[in-house]
Amino acid sequence: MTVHLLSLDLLTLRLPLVSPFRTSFGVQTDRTPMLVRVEAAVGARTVIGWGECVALPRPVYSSEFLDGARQIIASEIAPALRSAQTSGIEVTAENVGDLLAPIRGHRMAKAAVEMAVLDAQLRASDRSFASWLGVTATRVASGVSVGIQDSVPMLLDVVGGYLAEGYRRVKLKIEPGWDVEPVRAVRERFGDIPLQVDANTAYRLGDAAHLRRLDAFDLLLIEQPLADEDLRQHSLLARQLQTPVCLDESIVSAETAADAIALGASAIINVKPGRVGGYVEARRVHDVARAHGVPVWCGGMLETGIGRAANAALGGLPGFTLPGDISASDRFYREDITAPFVLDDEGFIAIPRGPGFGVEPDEDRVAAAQIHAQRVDLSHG
Ligand code: OSB
Ligand code: MG
Repeated sequence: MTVHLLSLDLLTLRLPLVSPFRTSFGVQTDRTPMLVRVEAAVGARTVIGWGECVALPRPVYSSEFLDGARQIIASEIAPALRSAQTSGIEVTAENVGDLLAPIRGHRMAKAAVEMAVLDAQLRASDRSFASWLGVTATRVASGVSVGIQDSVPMLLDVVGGYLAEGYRRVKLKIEPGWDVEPVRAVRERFGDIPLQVDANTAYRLGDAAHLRRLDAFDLLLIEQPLADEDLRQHSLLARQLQTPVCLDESIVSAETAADAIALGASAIINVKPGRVGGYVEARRVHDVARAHGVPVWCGGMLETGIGRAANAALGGLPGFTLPGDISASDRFYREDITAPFVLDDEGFIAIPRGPGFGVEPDEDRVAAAQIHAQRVDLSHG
């Protein structure tokens, strides 16, 4: 049964965060996800699919930003899909990446559209994303990302709270001036917990001697210490550290993952589907890493239940051997737009098994949070 895309609705929401999330690139007090809602005709039926764009409002994590993502979907991505359909090509999650390849970059925008197409196509055949991936695991270990705090005592309170909730791994955001002391304090207070740090590009290669002080704390990894494009410098840094280097921002495709591995720049890889252009490419990153014996884990971008559901399923692939930034929904939101993801009594998140991503956005909550809506027609050439 072929799926014919009819329209895209680009719905920008504003969801307050339960607490400010501070990183080396700024403080977030709310999240403004853009949902992509696709309507598709499947025979005489209409099927809905949902995607989520993880671009931040400003280009501070990567070059993409929310309004840019919305514009590129309306002005380039949607027309490319429309003309493919006009030429008789069925748009599927499997070919959408190739159809959009002439549009350079804009991976988060492409990923959101691919997600919506994938959700619709899976719902059309009553199949779950986990089944499509070949994932048989039923749950994934849950880690939590802890923002930069105003003081070490406040950090210890926050980390203690998450550990009491059952999180199986803690990641501390670091930057110059907030690194060795907070890590030491968490190690001293909480002992042998699985602990890692994320610098979001805040250091320079010349900081190697300073970063070597973190070797004393037996961290699982240090995430993205240097700038996005510095693969070679990461490989030089990695040789000076015992702590494994894990790249996030630098890995934008399976090709860059292969290069980073070959250079010795990334002993572990953070897989974020939005950053690499979608879940199809995210699986390729997983496959490349696995073929080289490089562990991966699933990163997060403060997703709503839609992206969180998809990440949970992805994290069920066998190469995801470290806990992901796949927290419970209440880590970020008092009220999510889907039924909340919760930790089980061992600190795991269940992988949804329903059709598509297996979650249903609550239309009332979406409407209540909506700050912008734009409809793009896909049915006419
Ligand atoms: O670098 O991993 C990152 C959130 C927004 C932007 C970048 C990053 C993050 C996180 C993950 O640390 C937070 C989460 O979704 O759990
Ligand atoms: Mg990161």
